[in-house]
Amino acid sequence: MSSSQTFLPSSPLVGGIRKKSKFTYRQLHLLSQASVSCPLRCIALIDYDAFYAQCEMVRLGVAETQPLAVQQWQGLIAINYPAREFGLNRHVTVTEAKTKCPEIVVQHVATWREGDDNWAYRDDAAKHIQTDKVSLDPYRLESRKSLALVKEILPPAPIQRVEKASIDEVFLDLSAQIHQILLERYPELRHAPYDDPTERLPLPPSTALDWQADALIDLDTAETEHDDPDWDDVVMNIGSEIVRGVRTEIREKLYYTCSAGIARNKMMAKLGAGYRKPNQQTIVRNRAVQHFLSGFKFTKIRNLGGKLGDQIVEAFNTEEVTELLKIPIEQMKSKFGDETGTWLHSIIRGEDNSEVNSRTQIKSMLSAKSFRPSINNTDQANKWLTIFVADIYARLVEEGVVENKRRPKTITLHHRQGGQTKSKQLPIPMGKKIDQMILLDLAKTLLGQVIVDGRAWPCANLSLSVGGFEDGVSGNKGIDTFLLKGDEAKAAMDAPLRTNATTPVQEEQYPTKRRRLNDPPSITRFFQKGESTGEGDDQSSDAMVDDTAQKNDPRADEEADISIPPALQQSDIASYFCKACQRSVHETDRPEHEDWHFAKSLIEQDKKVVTGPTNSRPPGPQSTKPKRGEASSRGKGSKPEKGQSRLTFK
Ligand code: TTP
Ligand code: CA
Ligand code: CA
Repeated sequence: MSSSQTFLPSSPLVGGIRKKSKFTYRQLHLLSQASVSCPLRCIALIDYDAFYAQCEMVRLGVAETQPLAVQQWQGLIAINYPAREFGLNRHVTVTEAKTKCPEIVVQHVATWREGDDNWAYRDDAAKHIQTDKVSLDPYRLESRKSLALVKEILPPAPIQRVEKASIDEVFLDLSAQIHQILLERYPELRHAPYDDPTERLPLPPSTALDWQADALIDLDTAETEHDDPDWDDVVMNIGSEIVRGVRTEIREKLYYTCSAGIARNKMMAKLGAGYRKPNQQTIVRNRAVQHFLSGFKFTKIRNLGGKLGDQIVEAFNTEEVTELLKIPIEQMKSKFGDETGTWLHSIIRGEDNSEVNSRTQIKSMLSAKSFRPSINNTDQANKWLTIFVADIYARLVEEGVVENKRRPKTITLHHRQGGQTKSKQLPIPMGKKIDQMILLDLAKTLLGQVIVDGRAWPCANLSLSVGGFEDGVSGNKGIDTFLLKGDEAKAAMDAPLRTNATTPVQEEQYPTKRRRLNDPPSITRFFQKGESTGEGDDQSSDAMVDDTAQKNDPRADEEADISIPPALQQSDIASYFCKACQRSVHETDRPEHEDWHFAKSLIEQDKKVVTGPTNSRPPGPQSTKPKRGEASSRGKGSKPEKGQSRLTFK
């Protein structure tokens, strides 16, 4: 226990005057509520080291020192740390990797295969880009397992606040738990003298805090280690103990190593987590924030990796945090508007009031495949629809559809032929448990509509999405009670089938190129925010940004949390310039890259169809309880027996 020092009966005397803490009893109380305005709050981000690679190492039972990489088609999407010692990274090809490190184990990701009824690890997957579709289910399952473990380790809600931030990242708001520990260890903090909450706390014991092996960021220049610690230091110290405990259990129970950042907010916790890897944790004490941030380019800061970051670089001609600190707030406001300017001014000073939100909401889910060569008949298309349904259903299960916690209202099929995309949509019958058969029937009906319209074949891309998520029947009323509502429910349930789907809710036809697309996120930015999928021309994605988040998140209007833009990893060998995202892309990757834009456009379109036009605003300071839906919730994993398709192909 690192904070086992005894609490001094009285605060240290300085020049005969009792020195008090900077913090008040009221602020200490705010800690118990995990208030975003509490200056003592403590947030951690846990990020798994080389996540997919570790999943494969554990699954395959290879030695910890064995270099291993995860392959997708011809590229590598995860490289473990032993392999990184050979200079390998995501930019090298499989052949290069094997040359540089002959003993490397290269494992291809699992795939769905046209005509097969389940995903599987296949030795020949890399050669089957045309007939296979990547499945991330194995990693989702592991992700879900580890999230469940983290939740089990920490005290229950409302003390517990855990937000899944991506497939391999989780934010913890440790404030309330730390508050409890503080009061246990330092009972003197329980009551304010004269019950006056504005009274300042006594100082903590002046003995140096034991930070164990954690990477402790050096203090700001104006501070010294000889200065007495204040309660924020003690809070970080306890936070660090908790995180170390969580990491140890993950290691012991699931065999994964992870790294963590511990700081006063999400933005700095995230920066801290990536600071030293693997298997380390980094603490950014409040007194070290300036020093810590000055070492970064601001484009590394969460939310500043993308378009906004580029605009700032252009406006102020620098990427350095230290340079930006010299720019007056007025100038920032005049360049970017009041809200964004103020937000920017704060964020580079390490201020971030976004809360750790346990209730991340998915808005839509999409499963897609581009066909090269195109497919030519209903049989082929139906096989893919079966795969899409299985893929989406697995994620619906994770989202609590079986228990009717949440359910989507609509299902949409997008069909592309040449430059033309058609979308057909149907409501998902209410009052009936959603299962794979229902979804597949609806999907086939939608395909039927496309075929009736003519010009269905050859088809270059098909995708299926569900959207318009709603909370299911609340309280104890399960689906059965709901069904008891009788005729009404039955009518609702049958309605779309009776109309035989001849009048789709929405039908839109547009040339793909006509859409004005937002820039795809840069790799860093994308993975700062969403989960990595590593998928190329076959997408599975969940759009999860809720409306509130869109208002608060500078990138919400430009990110649909879909797969990584293909080939951006190789932009250094590029020869094709993508106007949509203003980046170079290797010519051979062009089709995939265009597909990425296409998939993104579908999600945008879904947003319009299901929820109306996106209400996007410039980013603002996140001071008023933002409900950030920034984290992807896909990848929660599911029980294989539920999450994987068992449908037979017709
Ligand atoms: P990251 O957390 O970015 O990386 P990592 O876990 O592999 O390595 P690190 O130790 O540096 O954190 O991504 C998590 C997983 O997402 C990664 O294991 C594979 C997948 N991914 C892709 O598929 N493509 C990508 O470009 C990136 C960045 C990640
Ligand atoms: Ca990681
Ligand atoms: Ca990560």
